[in-house]
Amino acid sequence: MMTKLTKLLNRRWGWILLLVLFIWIKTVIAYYWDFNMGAMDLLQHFLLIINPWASTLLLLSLSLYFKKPSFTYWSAAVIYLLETILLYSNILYYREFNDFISFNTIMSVGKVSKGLGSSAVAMAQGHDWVYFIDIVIIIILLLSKKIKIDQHSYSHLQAFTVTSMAILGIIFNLFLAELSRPQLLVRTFDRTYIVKYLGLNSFLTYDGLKTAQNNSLRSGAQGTSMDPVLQFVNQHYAAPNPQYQGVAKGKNVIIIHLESFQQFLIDSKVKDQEVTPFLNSLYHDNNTLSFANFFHEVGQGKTSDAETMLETSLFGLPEGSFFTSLGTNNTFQAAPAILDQQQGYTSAVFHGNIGSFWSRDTVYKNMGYHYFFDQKYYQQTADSNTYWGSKDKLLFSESVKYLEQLQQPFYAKFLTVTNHNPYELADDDTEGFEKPDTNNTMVNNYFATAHYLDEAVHEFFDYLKASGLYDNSIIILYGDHFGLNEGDETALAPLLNRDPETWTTFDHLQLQRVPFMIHMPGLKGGLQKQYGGEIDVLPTLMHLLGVDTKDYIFMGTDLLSPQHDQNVVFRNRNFITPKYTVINGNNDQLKIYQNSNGEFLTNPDPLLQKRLQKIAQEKVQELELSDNINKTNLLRFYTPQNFIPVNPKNYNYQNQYHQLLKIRNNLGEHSTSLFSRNGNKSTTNLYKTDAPELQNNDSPLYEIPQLSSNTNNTRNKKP
Ligand code: GP9
Ligand code: MN
Repeated sequence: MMTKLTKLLNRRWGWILLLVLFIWIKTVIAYYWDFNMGAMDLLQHFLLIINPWASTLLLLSLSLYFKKPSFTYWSAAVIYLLETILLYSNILYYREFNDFISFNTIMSVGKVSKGLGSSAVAMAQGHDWVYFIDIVIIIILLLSKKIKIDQHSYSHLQAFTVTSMAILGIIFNLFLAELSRPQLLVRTFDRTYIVKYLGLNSFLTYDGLKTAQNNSLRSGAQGTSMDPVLQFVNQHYAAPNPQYQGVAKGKNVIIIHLESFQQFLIDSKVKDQEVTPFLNSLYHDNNTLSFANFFHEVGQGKTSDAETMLETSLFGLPEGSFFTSLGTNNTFQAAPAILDQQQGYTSAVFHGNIGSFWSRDTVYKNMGYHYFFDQKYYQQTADSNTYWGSKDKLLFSESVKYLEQLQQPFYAKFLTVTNHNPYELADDDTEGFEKPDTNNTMVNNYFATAHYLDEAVHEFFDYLKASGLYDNSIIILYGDHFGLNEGDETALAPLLNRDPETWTTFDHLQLQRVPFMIHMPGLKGGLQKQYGGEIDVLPTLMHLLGVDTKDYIFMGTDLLSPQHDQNVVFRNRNFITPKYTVINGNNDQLKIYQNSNGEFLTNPDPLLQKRLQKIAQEKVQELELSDNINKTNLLRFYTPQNFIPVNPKNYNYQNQYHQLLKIRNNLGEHSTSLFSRNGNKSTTNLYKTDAPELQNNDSPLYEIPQLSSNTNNTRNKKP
């Protein structure tokens, strides 16, 4: 056995295999010890464990192409050291940023290297020797001549055999990854996902290719590329409605993102129970502007596309997620920065999933978000999470200790997650609610998690009222996109009193309505029938807050303006007008349904066709201009009047509780946070929740977060 091993070590490929083995082991140790990879099932653990070997072997196999033995040994050693450096830098970087090193990070190291060294040292930990002990072992093996240089000559064919094996391994890995997470590379959910499924080498290669592709697109763009955009935006502009202009000026803005929530849930009943009684009551409240014909317009970037539209009034991309593919580098003129600069708003996002999902931790800085409270700011126990992060009742209740410290006015967004497929939730979370019993579990569960979300929002509203925040806030609620796929709609149809047999594409498109409600005490509300979509939210909100939007590049128009454009386009170019639902395929022929009765027009009147063709052209132009702005980063060439470009380096999402307290202390009696206004007393005791996880007395809800000893992170300049 021993001699076999020594024999192996004395061959060139033995040397290569030894190096692969060491890198492989170290990487797996890092996955479990230092990175939070969130492997959920056996397949994901399996993928984590196998993903390092093939790409490492591929790289090291390159050294076998050298004829001269010393070249092979040395080049392999260099590749090996580079791999070790890549791994360890990622470990240090991850400890600081909870994220992996991207191609752009490497490229910009030169620019920011000052101080990087010392902060990296601060990130080192006691167990880090495990990442270097192998080097010592190798040196000992070499010195003690256990590894001898193999002087045999090898053909390129032999080297190629090893390379091919590695490539086969990578293909197998990709196949398994696609099995566990379909569309992994198309949608690019999260850097962590790519590392989890494919490993660090593949991630960096993929990221490098994407970056190169983006850069080549961008380099062709110039300032004049903005001309057609400016022309469109000027023509398309809808002036504020004087009845609503500025009615919410100076109020806190609270945005409640209702995950996967479709409009049909509003007022729906299951087994004689109202599914979402609280949201129904809001929908019918006199103080709510409720939109009955509001559509989501997301593409593959789902939640992140909804966020893109709501924060920037630009569309997501035709493929993939704008957040992950371009949002990390693009120039933004987004809601948080506009409100900060125009009206002194503090901004924050509250979200119970990991911060790197959809690259939020980077994108939010580009948008000018002052704070981002992600998963690590919420309790993490076995039952506090679903697949997508903190359960909604916990998210809201645990957020208030941060919320009450924000300087007012604030712009705060709550991204819920519990109502997300597969809509699985423990029974005691939905106690008392009876699910429908169709033969489709997804459909049945969807109603239960929506019911839970409704209760969570209800509890949060009760707190807003009890704490007084309600009186000086405007609250926006919206569903981000569909929750049930087209395939589930036949099971859903009977619950909507429809015959699945007569369910058509028209019905599917009509079902893409999501709630959009604007609630504010004293607002002259009411049911709004005008058509609109997510792209229209930002101009609507800005006008309510009294912000002049003429200079901003918004693709949507104010829903409340008499000049509002009511033709709603989907990401795949289909569109809906108040009268027609139109499928705009790749050929020029439009398929037209009549909204009033769902009838498909087999022989549409030529005049109508012409009219709809014109709308189709306008809508496609709108999408294309938006894509052009995003893909070639055009906003870098255009700065609206009174707007200062955002510098993401001014934002830091570490130790945010500490940052908030520091600001409060510095401001003293000028602090406008709810906590300060409440006589320096916390309001968390006003939060009432029936969340089973928070029923014991030492509930973490009332626990003040630990202050970290690291006090350097006070870069957020607010107020
Ligand atoms: C994840 C959550 C879900 O953080 O926002 O995203 P989705 O799958 O709906 O796009
Ligand atoms: Mn979503």
